[in-house]
Amino acid sequence: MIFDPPLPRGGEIAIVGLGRSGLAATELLRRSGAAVYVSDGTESPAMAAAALRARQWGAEADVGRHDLDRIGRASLLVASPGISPKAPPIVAAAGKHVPIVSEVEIGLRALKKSKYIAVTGTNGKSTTTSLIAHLLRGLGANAAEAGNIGTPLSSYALEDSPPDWIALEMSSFQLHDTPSIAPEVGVLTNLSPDHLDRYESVKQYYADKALLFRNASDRSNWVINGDDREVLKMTHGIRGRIYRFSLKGSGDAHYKAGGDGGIILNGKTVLNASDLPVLGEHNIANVLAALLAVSISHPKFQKADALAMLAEGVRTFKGLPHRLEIVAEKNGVLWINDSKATNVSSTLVAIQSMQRPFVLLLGGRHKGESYSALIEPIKRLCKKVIAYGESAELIRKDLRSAVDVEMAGNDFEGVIEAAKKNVRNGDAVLLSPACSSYDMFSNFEERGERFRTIVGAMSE
Ligand code: UMA
Ligand code: ADP
Repeated sequence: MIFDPPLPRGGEIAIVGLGRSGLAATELLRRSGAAVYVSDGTESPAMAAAALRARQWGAEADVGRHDLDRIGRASLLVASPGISPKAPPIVAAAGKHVPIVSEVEIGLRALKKSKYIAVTGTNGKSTTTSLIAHLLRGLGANAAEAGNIGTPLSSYALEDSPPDWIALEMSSFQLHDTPSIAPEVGVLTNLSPDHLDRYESVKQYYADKALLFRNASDRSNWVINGDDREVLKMTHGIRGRIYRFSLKGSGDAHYKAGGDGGIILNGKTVLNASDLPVLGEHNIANVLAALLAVSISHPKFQKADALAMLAEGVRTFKGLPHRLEIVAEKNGVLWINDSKATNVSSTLVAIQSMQRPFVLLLGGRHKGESYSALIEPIKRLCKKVIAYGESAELIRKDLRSAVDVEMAGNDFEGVIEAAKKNVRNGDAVLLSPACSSYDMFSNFEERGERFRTIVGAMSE
């Protein structure tokens, strides 16, 4: 396997974390013949199984501990995105000047023939990434989605015929350690405070987001949110061509209100907003971003027949689970799963897109942001907040002046039961937690699936 830029010769590569990223990097690096030491600080049956696989590929693996001396002697360290730069194995490597890269960096160096469109931003990344891949496939391209959306990029480098195109979702954590990033098109969806449990300030978080542009050149193409002041500030003066999408103004892709609402791309109406299969204004922004990114990624995608295929691609997009997903209607009550709303700004757009009175389920692990940005929008249609999990008390403190807040503890069935008691025909229950799930679940998917299961089993 050829890596470009090449990996350090000799020595051992240390991989920290045995989750999806660590495992994929281990397999790829072992296939290339590198000596690998992989470790994960957590001891669990899942980690033991992951370590077993790593050993089968010929890596040395530790679970429940990191050998910090060994990590300090490595020629390269591959850090999983969920591990803070302040964690002991990362500090040990940095202290010995071991170069630190992400799993995405390893994947990019191995996947030299695949073109990629990189997507970052605070919210809307996965929806936009998934729609970009769907649109590319609709245009006949061999395309896949990878990165923060779930499938590690390195796993595509292991395939006999890797995709020609990859829609690559990049989190700020991944951007921190991906020095080679240089996409065909880079997309910045929006910026608002997030991950303040990991970053000391919003400025630091934005600084990692800005690393999308670290290799900007005159040949670069960028798609940015023309309505977002922080995005405009960050991209001011960067090299390359900038394309804007806008819900308000007249960007290269924009929304024209009135009638059925027009989705306009380069001056042409592609389709009407009433034809969109996804809910909410924020999803119009995601559609505009994806259409624009795909259309500029290759000259042939700008031809008239491509425009019709792009419109068809948007119409047939299914949306992703756990994002304003209607899971059931029972006794006239809509139950909506927005488990992926793990920060305050994403919950805000969910609240704004509600069309009927609703009970809001808020809670989980606090990420450092105040909930007070929800005070005004909540007054419109929200009947009650059920606050649960570790952040319940903080939520109550921030929102009690605006809405009735009921405290519901840590039992998720109890949380849903409390919601059920407070709704009637014509109402909705919205799970849009504004927090991470890690206090009660392994991830947001498990939280959303539990919601779906409990609601599904509820009597009519
Ligand atoms: N760990 C240690 N030592 C430490 C600290 C942690 O060994 O000191 C271990 C943990 O026990 C864990 C591993 O390190 O096993 C960290 O793994 P990880 O959290 O990076 O998980 P992966 O399974 O590799 O998943 C990651 C992304 N996770 C995070 O960024 C937290 C996934 O994004 C991504 O889909 C996947 O790589 C493939 O690219 C998820 C996510 O929540 C969806 N992302 C955040 C978000 O969207 O808000 C950024
Ligand atoms: P990300 O991958 O950035 O977390 P997703 O597409 O998974 O974004 O959407 C997560 C949540 O963020 C959704 O459930 C919705 O509440 C909100 N959201 C989606 N798109 C946007 C957007 N363009 N602007 C603001 N919030 C959004």
